Amino acid sequence: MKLLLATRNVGKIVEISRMLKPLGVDVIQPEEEIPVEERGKSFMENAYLKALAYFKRYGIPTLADDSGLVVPSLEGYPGIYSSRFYSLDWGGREEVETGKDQANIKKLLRLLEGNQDRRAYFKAVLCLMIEEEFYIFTEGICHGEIAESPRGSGGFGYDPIFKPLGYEKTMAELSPEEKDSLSHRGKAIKKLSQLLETCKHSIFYQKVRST
Ligand code: ITT
Repeated sequence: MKLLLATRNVGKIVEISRMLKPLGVDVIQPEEEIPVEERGKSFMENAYLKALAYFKRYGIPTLADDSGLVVPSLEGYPGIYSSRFYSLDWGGREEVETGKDQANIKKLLRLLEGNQDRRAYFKAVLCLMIEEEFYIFTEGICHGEIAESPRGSGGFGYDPIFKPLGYEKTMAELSPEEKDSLSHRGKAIKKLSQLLETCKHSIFYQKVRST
């Protein structure tokens, strides 16, 4: 089974490939980047827009991931704006010095300074598209809180400042296997594989299998 990954994010590519490999799925990376205007108002809408754009270009089963970090005490920001949070006027722009991830982290820590409510959750919505009118979604959530300062070098994005519920370590201090077992993306992938397993005899599944 082959699936095209509708993303430019290397962190996502590494994690999704790692999780799908044992399930017998060959992940294909797009040869060229397709510009997608993420104009949706939810993770679900944006996942759909990405899957559709890549599917239209390549015409093979496509998996898109839209994800982000939601901080309720910051009105839900960074949320769907997680990848470009640093550049939003909301909360004040942050200069990119060493990289976008660092700028995002710096802004989030600045906005949470002195805030006792540091609860947060990661959310990922996956959209698997087999045909333009034939697609399914799964989602995964990972609850936790924002650490006082960055720690660890694993993962990507906000991982150095996210402590999963029940852990003192940040996501970036976990092993790849530990992250996959509790992450939003890991949960969404697990649901996707369970869903495909349950509808083994459906046309949808047959179409995915035949690629
Ligand atoms: P594509 O649209 O090409 O997939 P992107 O990075 O722009 O790449 P999103 O719009 O879905 O993707 O934004 C996801 C952002 O959320 C990502 O850039 C990180 O900042 C954050 N994020 C998502 N999952 C994460 C994870 O597992 N660990 C840390 N940060 C994560």
